[in-house]
Amino acid sequence: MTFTKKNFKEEFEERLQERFALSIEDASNKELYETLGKLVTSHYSRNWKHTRQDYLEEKQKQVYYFSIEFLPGRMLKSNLLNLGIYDTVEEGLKDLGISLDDLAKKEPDMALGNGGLGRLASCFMDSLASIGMPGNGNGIRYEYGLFKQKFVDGYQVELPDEWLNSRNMWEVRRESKAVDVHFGGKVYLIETPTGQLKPMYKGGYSIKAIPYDTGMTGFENDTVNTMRLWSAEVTEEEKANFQHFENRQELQNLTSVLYPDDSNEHGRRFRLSQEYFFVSAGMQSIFNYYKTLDLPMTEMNKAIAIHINDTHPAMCVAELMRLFVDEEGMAWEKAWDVTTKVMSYTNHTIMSEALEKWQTSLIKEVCPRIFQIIEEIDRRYVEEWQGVFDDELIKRTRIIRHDQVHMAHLAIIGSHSVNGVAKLHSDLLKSVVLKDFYAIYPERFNNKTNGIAQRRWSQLSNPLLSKTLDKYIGKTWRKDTGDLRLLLNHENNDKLLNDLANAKYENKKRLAAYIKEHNQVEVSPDAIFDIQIKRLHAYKRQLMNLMHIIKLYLDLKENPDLDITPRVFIFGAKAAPSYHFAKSVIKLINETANLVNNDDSIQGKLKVVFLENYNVSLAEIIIPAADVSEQISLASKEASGTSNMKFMLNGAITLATLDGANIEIKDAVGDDNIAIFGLTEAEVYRYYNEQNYNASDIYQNNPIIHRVVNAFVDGTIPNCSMEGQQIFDSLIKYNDEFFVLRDFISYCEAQEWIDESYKDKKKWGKMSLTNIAHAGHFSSDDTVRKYSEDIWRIAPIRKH
Ligand code: GFP
Repeated sequence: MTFTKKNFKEEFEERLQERFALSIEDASNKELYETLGKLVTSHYSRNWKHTRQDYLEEKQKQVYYFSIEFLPGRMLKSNLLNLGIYDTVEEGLKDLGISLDDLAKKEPDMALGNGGLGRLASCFMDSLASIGMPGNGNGIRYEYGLFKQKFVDGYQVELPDEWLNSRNMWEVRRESKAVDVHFGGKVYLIETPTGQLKPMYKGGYSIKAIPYDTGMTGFENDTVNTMRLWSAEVTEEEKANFQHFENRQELQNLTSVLYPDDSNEHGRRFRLSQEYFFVSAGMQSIFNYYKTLDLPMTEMNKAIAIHINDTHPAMCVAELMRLFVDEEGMAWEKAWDVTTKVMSYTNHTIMSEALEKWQTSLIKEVCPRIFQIIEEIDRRYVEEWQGVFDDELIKRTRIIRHDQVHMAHLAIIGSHSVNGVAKLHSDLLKSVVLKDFYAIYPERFNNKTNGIAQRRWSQLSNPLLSKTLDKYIGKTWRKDTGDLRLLLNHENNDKLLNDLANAKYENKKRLAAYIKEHNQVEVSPDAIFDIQIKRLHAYKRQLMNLMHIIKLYLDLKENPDLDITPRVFIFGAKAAPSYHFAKSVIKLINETANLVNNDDSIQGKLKVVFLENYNVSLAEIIIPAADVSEQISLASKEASGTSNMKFMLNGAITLATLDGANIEIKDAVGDDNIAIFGLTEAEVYRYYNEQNYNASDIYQNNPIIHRVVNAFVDGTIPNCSMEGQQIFDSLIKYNDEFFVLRDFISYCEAQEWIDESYKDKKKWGKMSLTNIAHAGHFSSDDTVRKYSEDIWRIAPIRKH
């Protein structure tokens, strides 16, 4: 039955009355949002049930994507789009005097992650369902998501994100599927009469893991997969047991907060406990499901694939071994064979700080049996390769080294596939970071370049662009973004170029209004909107962007008539709470913004805006309005990047180093449609090998750099002498770890090219069109299809 506007309106009013006993005029937007949410879930719940039943009946192989982060953002509009009822609902609401946009804003932005890693996991969830693949998410239901960021006097202040205060419309609590996760205590191995070793637990405690399931709707295909997030609950009875545990408070609140910093020591025990919690709960629930299939344990790999997203869920390897060996009495060798066939692992960074290592004593304390199993895996690993490979190589690749457990090693040794997230990154894994493992397991290594859920980043966030595309190339691109290439047939069509420019202009007006409202800064949509949005990290080099702004400002002060295209520099970024360098950069950008925005002598040619509380919903407003996409990490450091793909899809020109997926973007759009600058990865490594990078020399010998760097300490930027000194020292005293000074001049030249190119509207318009036309390369539908074929070996479900 087709769902008409009339059906919608009737159903909506009926539900509002049923739930709140209200009529539309009397209801608040929150009540209207909840009513709409309920209506939407009722539209997919039948398909959700059927999808699950189909998988079960067909014993269809499924993948379980274990990720400590998910960043779905708001789901109302994406569900409406996927269910094919977006327009009907939007128009129906309009008839009732309600704006869909206003209701959508009532949904809390589900922010259970820090950045690109978590957002990728959510793009994958969307794509798995949209291409009809049996794929599930497994993660943690943090009571507080990533902190809410506020700026007070230019400083970042972190406030709790109480997203669960408003009801989460999409989750279903499944108490019947709860499992117990065991922590602590001592484990003894007892020999059974058959000669088998069985663990005996003494002491310790259990935490109840309650799953909350969220339906992941596929795009117009009736598939609804599941994202399962685990919440920790402690019974009163267990609480009594807890009294003698030092860390009992932590354990009771195990799933309360998303640990927002993956780069420092603080709270590591807490994080480790969280990791074991969601690994064990997820693995047990998969095990329970597998048992219902009535297939031999030794064939689990035919029905189950488990993906380890970054190292946080690496204990999946040991936990599956525990279930096989301890619970099912399987022989170690057979269990190991199945485990490695089930598991696969993605590495997301070469930054050593994010390659987790745990003190052996800590793992022993938190999950002693897992530690024993890891020790045994490690022992057998050494035994297997002794005599085959050189002893030193084996030593370097062991899981346990210098009293630390190397989680990446556990994930690699226990998996059949190891992939990086862009070509360059995967090559670096093979040639540098995981070189030793590549020597041992060359067949395991492969590349899967990241992708984005293009429907969210075009149809949902940029309706104006979408309508323009429909008008000229039809609607097939909405299902298959490869069809964006059809735009290339129109690159000389002035009318189309004009329409694209108008859509961009309107999106810039929308962002300008947001900026006015939130930052009280007036910006003109005629200026170039130059944007950098991502986690604040030294290697991502927001600092270089700031230095260029300072240079422009100083140039303008010297010569107020300087002919530059007016520019608005826009930032969005959160700094991990204990990451002092990153917080200082925020303060400096905010103070520079204050200085620049209030200096009339530069005639508004320059504006700087740092938007508070960057998250998925804000990205949806920012990205469609971008002219320039800043992707300026030091070559080799950004594994892939994904905002680069979102910007390109929205017609921004990428200003980039040859790093991560920027290289593949350049290959797709051609050299003329991207601004490339800076050192190559080979040049960066030459500096490392020859150990001859000297920031102080550059500072002393280049007057432009000298002048800009001095601005951090000579009072040019007010109210931040401490932060300015810290940044100055990071560049000069500590030799500029990420070669900002080395790339700076080349970056400024690329910026000048941008300035010139923007003056030629037609040239710019064509570049923008070319970027949109090639964005189909980076669809997460395709990425996930490749994972499905090459790694997980899963196929689309049969239709019910
Ligand atoms: C990390 C990497 C990025 C990569 C994403 C997803 O993201 O280069 O694109 O993972 O693979 F650094 P962030 O957490 O740094 O944003």
